[in-house]
Amino acid sequence: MAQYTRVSGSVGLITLQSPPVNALSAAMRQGIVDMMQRALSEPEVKSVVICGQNGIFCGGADIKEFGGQMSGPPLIPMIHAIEAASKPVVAAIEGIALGGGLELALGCHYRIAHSKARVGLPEVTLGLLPGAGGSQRLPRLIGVPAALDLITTGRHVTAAEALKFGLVDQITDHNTVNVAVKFAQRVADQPLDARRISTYPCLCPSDVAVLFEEVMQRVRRTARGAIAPIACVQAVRAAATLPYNQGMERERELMATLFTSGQARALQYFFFAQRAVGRWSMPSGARWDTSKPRPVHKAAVIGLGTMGRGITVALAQAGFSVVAVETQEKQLMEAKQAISGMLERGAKRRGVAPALDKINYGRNIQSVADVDLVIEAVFEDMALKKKVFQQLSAVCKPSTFLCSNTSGLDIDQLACQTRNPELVVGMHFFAPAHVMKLLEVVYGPKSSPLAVATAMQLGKKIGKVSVAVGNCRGFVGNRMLKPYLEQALFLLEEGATPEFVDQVLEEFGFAMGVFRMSDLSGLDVGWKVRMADGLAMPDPTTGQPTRLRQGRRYSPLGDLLCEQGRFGQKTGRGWYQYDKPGSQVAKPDPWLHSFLDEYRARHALVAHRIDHQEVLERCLYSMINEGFRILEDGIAAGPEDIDVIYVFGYSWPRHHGGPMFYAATVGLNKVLERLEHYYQAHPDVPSLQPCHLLRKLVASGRPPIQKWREVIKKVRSQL
Ligand code: 3H9
Repeated sequence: MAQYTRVSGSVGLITLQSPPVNALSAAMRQGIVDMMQRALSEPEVKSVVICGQNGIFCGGADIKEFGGQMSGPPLIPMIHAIEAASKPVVAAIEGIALGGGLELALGCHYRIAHSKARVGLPEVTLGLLPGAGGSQRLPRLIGVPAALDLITTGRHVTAAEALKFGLVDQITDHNTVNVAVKFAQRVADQPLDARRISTYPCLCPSDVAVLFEEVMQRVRRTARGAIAPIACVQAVRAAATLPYNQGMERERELMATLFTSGQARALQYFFFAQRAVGRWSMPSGARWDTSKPRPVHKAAVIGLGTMGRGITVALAQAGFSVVAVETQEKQLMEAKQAISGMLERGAKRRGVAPALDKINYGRNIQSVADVDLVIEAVFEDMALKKKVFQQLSAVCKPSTFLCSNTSGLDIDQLACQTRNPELVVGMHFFAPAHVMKLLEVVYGPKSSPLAVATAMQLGKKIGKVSVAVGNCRGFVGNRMLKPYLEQALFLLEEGATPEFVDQVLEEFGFAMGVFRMSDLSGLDVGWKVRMADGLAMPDPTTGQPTRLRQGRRYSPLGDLLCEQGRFGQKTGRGWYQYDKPGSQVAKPDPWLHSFLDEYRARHALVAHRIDHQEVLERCLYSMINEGFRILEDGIAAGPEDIDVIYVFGYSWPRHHGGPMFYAATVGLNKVLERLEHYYQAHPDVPSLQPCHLLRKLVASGRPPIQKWREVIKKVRSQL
């Protein structure tokens, strides 16, 4: 775990050896303690260098150990012992020094970093704080404002930025370990008193109280209910106001609260879930590790509306040559201007040249003849998409992958329009496509593992978290959204207001409640889909908007608003009112409240008092129930896929882990019991009927979420 060698005669070199990231497991901590003792006891050794093997210093505490019984030497005394050592200790930082890894480096007397290294204290993203002295040492080293920024955001900083902060003493482009060894030889006789960060005073700006107040307010606003960012501010405040030992005591207390919190468990689950989705599999047995992607050099985007523009920017920014096609001259001109602006703004933010020359624009679909992969992003209209796929199949070389950026249409129908249906997959981006992290890669019954692997790899290259999902209406994300939206409308019919429903969902942690979100995305989008499905029509016998469709309850409220031209923010009216079209400040609308009263009266609906619990349970549990159906149907391979889709695509609060993890936290028996209760009250709402897999999981003793796949396998084999 930690290897010891003596180099250059007088330097004890301790190398952390625990792939993949040299995490500080119990065995690693024991190794460091032992090797430090050895280095300090050898009289020939005058100084020590700590480095990590394979160009990685250390990724911090071993997150896998968090759930279990802690063993081995604790981190804090280990770091104190390094700091207290009588011989200079130099950290040679290559690759990364994150979390406990950086805390270890802060315990060393000097830090030398490679110019490409990144350092940070990302504990907040795991529901924790830097609990091995990081919250107390960092502000003492780099000052309170910079430490607050790093610790509350968890962001990684480059070596250059770290040098500017004074976080590292030197950066190098050469072999970091060699440079550190030479440095260690030079400082071997230097006194160490001024190098122990825990002894430094915490220098504060004069208005430190105001600073903490402002940061606390900002953090509370953006945390959406997460407790770790708040504890991080409290810990840094302790560094600024208390002597080191008392600050450490406060850090310990805050860490103890966070460590056992449900939020930390959720965030740590989510850390591994994000990585698990890369290990995709298909019901056919095809898998990520047996399916090789084909390289893509040149891609094309067809249709330069909002989505097509974002996709073009994402591809160009990642270095792909892009042919961007828009058949309408006016649209093409507007798109060119918009895309250039997006690229220029993005390049300015990242301090690089804009990738304008990566894009060739065209009005003719023939211009995509030689590309390796096409992403079709025309209107969400099956007939139009089919036509485009027929043309693409005729124009493109036979090996070209044809992908559709549809948000829910049948991929198989598109594949059937082409000569090579095995090369067709869905690539469902989320708006704005150059910003949002999520990509649903949708495989149809004919999609080959090669096509899935290629789309997944492309997604990774353009910085997306890609999740492979099966083909069904709405795929995973939008399929689960349907019962959620439906319940929100039913709650309005039964007496709630949009403001109340949104407030409950926002208090839960969503960035936006369901109605504010609908106003932002535009009510007309769903209306068009419902019209195409023959849903948004009045009952032919009464001429009234119908509340029952195919034996199921249906709420025409959204359709009625659209008929009034209330499309949301863009028209200045929707579920809320806005000062002017395009404004983002939603205000409750008295018109809407009277409209709801009249609607209820017309349909003889008696408003009842709806409380927080009912809003949350009906909106979330109906969505979760659909999630279980999706697992049962094999559309998602595991609960992690659903959770990652919901956090990255639908602003599900990460500290609740995702809908499926949340269900496990609430207790599957409770979710089942509440769904049964609501289904009994609303037997015409099938989405409230608990699904078979949920019942099966409860009957099998509510196994932990990591074991659900075994039950899913059994249920699916019985189908
Ligand atoms: C902490 O330090 C608390 C202390 O303050 C106080 C304690 C008292 N542990 O992401 P990748 C695995 S909290 C265990 O795919 P990349 C990861 O699961 C910790 N495993 O690669 C994956 O495994 P697999 C603070 C870890 O190159 C493999 O390594 N530290 C850990 O894209 C490769 O990971 C952090 O928050 C870990 N600490 O990114 C850093 N880290 O192959 C968390 C990684 O089986 N880590 N693994 O799926 C990261 O941010 C990224 O993994 C990193 C590499 C940037 C390091």
